[in-house]
Amino acid sequence: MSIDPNRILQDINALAAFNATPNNGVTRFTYTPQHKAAQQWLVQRMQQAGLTVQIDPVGVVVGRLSGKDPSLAAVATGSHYDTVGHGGRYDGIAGVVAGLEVARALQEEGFVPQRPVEFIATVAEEGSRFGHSLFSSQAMAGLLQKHDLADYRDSNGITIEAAMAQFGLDPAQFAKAKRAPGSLRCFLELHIEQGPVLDHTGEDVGIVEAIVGMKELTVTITGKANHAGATPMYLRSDALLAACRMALAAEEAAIREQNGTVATVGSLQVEPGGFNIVPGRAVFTLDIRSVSEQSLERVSQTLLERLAQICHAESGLSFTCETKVDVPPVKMDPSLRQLLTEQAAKLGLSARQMPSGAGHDAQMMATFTPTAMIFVPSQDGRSHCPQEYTSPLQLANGTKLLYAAIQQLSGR
Ligand code: HGY
Ligand code: MN
Ligand code: MN
Repeated sequence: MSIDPNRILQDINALAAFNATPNNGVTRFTYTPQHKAAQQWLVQRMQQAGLTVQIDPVGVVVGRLSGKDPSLAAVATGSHYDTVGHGGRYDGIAGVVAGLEVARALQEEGFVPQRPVEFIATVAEEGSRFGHSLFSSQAMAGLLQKHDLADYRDSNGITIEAAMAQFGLDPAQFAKAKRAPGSLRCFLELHIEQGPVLDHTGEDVGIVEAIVGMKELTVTITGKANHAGATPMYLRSDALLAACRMALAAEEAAIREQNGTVATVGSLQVEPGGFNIVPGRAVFTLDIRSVSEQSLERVSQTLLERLAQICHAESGLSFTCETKVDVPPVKMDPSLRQLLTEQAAKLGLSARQMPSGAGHDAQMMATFTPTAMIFVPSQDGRSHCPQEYTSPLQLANGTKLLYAAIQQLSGR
């Protein structure tokens, strides 16, 4: 087996160079010049690995190794190549690069699969630019709505639709990104764990049992901007204080679930933002996740009730709450998990069955094809930050498992 940690590292570093913030982590938002450069690099690397390459209507790169019987449903693997702002080099990219390395190893081995194998590099998984996460995998699943392309905007007010057109895509064709039912045999995603478990236990790989459901809300609280010196405390409608109470309520509600449910206020904008002005407006995000659908519902309901309580009539505060993302938890395919577990044992890799606290394209792919995930360790459990790190050997271990699974699933 010719899985080469050095080639993997070279690709990781090459992709990291397509970066809008080279002095502070990696930032590669969707439909940007950095995305375009990375896409061109990916097309070229996939072609060098012997794949025929297409770009789908929303910008997903699909490299295809046709099998002896091209009419059979393809075994697919992939992940995303967009990043969060000031993120790391491995989130998503590890799965894209693992796919490239598997394609090269299959080519070197002269392996001709019975059924086609697809290597997929998705876009806008993070939703960092427009706030719509899992965007292209939702398109592949046929779950994207036309209004999504107009409803979501970046910080400059550019819609997804306009950004797609500027990027050279035709937004009117987005629905054609939907994969035909039965076109895929299965989807495997290799991804960094983004948490501390494997780093702590020392196991080589994780085999994901289920992926959390996610609710992403944007809350706007409107109060009264006022003079910070002359306005008595009891006469204030301070939007920031209300937002802070909500952040504490979110922490409390998540902990109360006692099942790993999490809730995060990740971003907060305060207006007008002067040191001597009582905040008149606060806009913040609420990210709620759980493997339990009941917990997701209970926490979001509790927080909406708390919001209404805080912004009651006499407080002079009002609020709006917009749901940006609402995806249910999803279980990974049991027979694929079994196959990965057996293959890991054969390869002498220690494997841990575990949930995913992060969301992934895999949860959209699972709506139309059997899906499974391979985790590789994250050093100190860090992710979504420049400190994100997984060693070439750890990446190679996961890639060897992916390679073995793809060979078995695509049939000699
Ligand atoms: O937010 C997530 O869990 C993923 O990184 N998009
Ligand atoms: Mn991420
Ligand atoms: Mn990711």
